[in-house]
Amino acid sequence: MKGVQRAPQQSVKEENDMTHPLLSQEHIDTYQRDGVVLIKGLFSDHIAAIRDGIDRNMAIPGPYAAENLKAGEGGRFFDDYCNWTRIPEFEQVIRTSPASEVAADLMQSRRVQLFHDHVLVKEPGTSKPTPWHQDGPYYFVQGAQNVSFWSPMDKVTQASLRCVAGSHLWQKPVVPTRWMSQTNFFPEDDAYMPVPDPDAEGMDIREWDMEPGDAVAFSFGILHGARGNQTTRRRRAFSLRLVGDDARYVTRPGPTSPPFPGHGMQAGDRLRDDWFPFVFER
Ligand SMILES: O=C(O)CCC(=O)C(=O)O
Repeated sequence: MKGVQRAPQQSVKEENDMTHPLLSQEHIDTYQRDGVVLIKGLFSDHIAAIRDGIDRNMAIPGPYAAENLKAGEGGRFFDDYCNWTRIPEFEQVIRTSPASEVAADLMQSRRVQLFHDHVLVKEPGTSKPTPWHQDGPYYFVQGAQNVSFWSPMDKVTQASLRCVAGSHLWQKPVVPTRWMSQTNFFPEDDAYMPVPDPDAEGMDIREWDMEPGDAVAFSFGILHGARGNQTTRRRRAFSLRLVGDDARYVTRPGPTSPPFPGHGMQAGDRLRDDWFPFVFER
């Protein structure tokens, strides 16, 4: 675990100076206000390792791996998650890249815990968009201090992540759905709002052309999706999910995604740190 010692009577300015060099105060303010911000070059020094990890992951998919296209749909849309314990490249990136320290700054959290890793690959000629969704309602974790870093391992101009600014502050969560069937993930429940159409409703959608290793930092509450990849380039993306000091286990109206069977946690517990290790502490 990385850690920085600081003297007891440091001024606010000195504390602010500990912000990671990849970040400005504007990044932090934007993340706190809008729930989404672009971090240039977050994984720039780790591109080869992440690409190797994605190759290994696709060659030996885990139990949650999914192919997200119906018969006759062109291309390939593969995803898999929770593989860092068996894909050494992912563990190395999680433990040595600046992501965990940058997460602490964005979330304004003293400690950072790993939730999970996620790989999403859209091969050339994949027209299927990633459906609009918020990640939080699928997860068994609640709290305001959380962040996902979505990072392409190929230049992206078309199938970039699209995020609705401010949606992490909406009153009701958006109903989680299954990507293939578009059926609701949990039984109908007043607690959720229907999936909106951000394009039709003129919402404030943030998206960027991105270089390999750039990352979109977005809150678990942010409504997001992606266009299909009808270019001739692959679109390999690595998403890293991290949580902060206020993260607590919460029950949902059904099995969550990821499920982590046998976790044994009770509502209100901190995430068990033998399964969800601390990766940064100030
Ligand atoms: O890569 C995509 O198409 C979607 C990514 C996503 O939903 C995520 O990282 O949470």
